[in-house]
Amino acid sequence: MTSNVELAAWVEEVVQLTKPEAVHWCSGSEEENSSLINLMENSGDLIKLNEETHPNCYLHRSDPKDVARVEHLTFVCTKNELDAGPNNNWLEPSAGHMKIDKLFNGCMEGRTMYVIPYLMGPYGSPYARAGVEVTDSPYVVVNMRIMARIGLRALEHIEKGNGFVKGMHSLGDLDPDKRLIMHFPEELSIKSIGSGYGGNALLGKKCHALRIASSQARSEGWLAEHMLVLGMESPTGETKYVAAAFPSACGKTNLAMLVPPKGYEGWKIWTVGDDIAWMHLGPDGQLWAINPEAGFFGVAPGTSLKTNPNCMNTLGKNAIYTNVAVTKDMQPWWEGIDGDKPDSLVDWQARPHDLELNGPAAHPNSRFTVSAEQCPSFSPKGNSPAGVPISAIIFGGRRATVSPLVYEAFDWNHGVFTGAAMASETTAAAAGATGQVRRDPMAMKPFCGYNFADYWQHWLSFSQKSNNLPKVFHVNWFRKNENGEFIWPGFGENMRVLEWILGRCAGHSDALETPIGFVPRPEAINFDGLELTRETISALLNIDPEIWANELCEIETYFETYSEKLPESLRLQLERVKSSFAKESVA
Ligand code: TSX
Ligand code: MN
Repeated sequence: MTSNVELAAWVEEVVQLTKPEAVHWCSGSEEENSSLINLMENSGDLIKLNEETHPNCYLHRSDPKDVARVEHLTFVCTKNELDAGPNNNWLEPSAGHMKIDKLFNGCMEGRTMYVIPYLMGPYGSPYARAGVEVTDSPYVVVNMRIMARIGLRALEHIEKGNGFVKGMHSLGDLDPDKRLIMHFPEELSIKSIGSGYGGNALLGKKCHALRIASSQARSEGWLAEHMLVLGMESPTGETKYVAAAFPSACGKTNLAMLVPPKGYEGWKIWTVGDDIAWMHLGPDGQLWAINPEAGFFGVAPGTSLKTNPNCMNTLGKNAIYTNVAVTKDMQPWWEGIDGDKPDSLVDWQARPHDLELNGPAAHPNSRFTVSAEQCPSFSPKGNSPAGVPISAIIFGGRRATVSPLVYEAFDWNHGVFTGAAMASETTAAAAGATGQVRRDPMAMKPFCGYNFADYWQHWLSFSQKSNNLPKVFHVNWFRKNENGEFIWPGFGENMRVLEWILGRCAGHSDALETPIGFVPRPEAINFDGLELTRETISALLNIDPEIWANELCEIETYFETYSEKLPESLRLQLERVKSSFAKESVA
């Protein structure tokens, strides 16, 4: 099946442990895909949607108790506990293997085991990395085929001796009490059992491209980040690229596919990726980014022709929908989609929709899986082996107060502080109380495969390696007034903020120096046609010293949880911001 001895031996080992009835090596071919879809249509795992309106689209309904990532069941297993850090659940590797192998023992009896060689990153890219996922879920195979480059070409890459990440996955019996997602960064392996949900089961994505890759990136001198990448083409035809990190439910996919608003004729946004960026220093000292993924696994609710037309136009064909509702003529439906709510909806659990009795028709975390190539704004450089050069890194969160619409960090190290101090309000989309502020450094809280203190130190180390790094910014689309209303229109209008950011990179947008960074002067951002009052503009850009005093205290408390491992430079950055506010209040 393969000439790679290590791969053959590992697959045999997994067969011995899990005892499948059959083993199928995936080629990634069209025929293989059709036969898996056929199999799942017969088993009820996939339901064909309206061929007229949504050609080659399918609905999957997951187990109702298996609809999201499970951070409390996700572990990083390193020899030394301090290497995993307070930001991860930890088990010693042999204890981890013992615990999870008990669950894997015989778990594939009577099932087919699929072996999926996959490549993260464009074919021919020096930055692309391979993995092999074994799974007993055909749903995982058809999703992986969209999200990564799977099959023969990936296997070839491995057989050339490039190394690969070993990923073992089984649905088990979907019992939440027997669900575990374990990472062994020192062995470049992943073991996941008891969940068929995307982030837990499509191992190339969060498990490999973020948790394992972030750890590899640290030892090899690059960055694996939870970032979208977009290109911004000006009317002169020049394109500049930015990478942006936002926590879940802050609209990364929407920003990546932005359509420029009225007044920006001749401008164009190109989508490189919507979730993960791998960034390497080029010989020119710039950071060059690739999107390791080949598709989008996006949240459906809230997506519409109004909020994200490019996404809606990507989704019309060859898509897999998970846990959305369906109309009576078998079209996918979710809360926030265009048009009125149709009669006789069937909800995500196949019940007649009844909001009072059963909640929303589509699960709030319902998803689409679709190839990036279908996106009308997919960048011509989206498959470029060299990637794209990043001019700006943007951090952002959902904050009703505190953070202004946009500001620029003073320099790289201050930018790292800004990313490390990131926080966002929890939304109804996740379990737990809403509106609570949670620290989510670089939007990597659930995804950093090692100690955050070491991660920040790794970020800081780049200032020694290059003097041509991107400028760093922070944005907040979610500021509210006293009445709890959003004061920034967001969506396409965010183009105005991107324009200011690229202007800063080119050295011509005007800004005011404040304790937290460079904030635009009101005239420096194009607010034409938005009908914002002068008060609103000033509220958008305002920095309240009292609110910030409290914020800095909270940042300090959070940093203290990393005790002596916290990089000295971050402590100094915090002190500098504090003393700068103190000086200002005297002046
Ligand atoms: O994605 C969002 N973006 C980024 C768009 C490129 N969302 C959705 C967040 C959940 C995924 C936003 N929501 C954004 C935003 O910029 N802003 C808001 C808040 C908001 C919501 C509704 C309105 C305005 C702002 N409606 C009107 O102004 C009519
Ligand atoms: Mn994500």
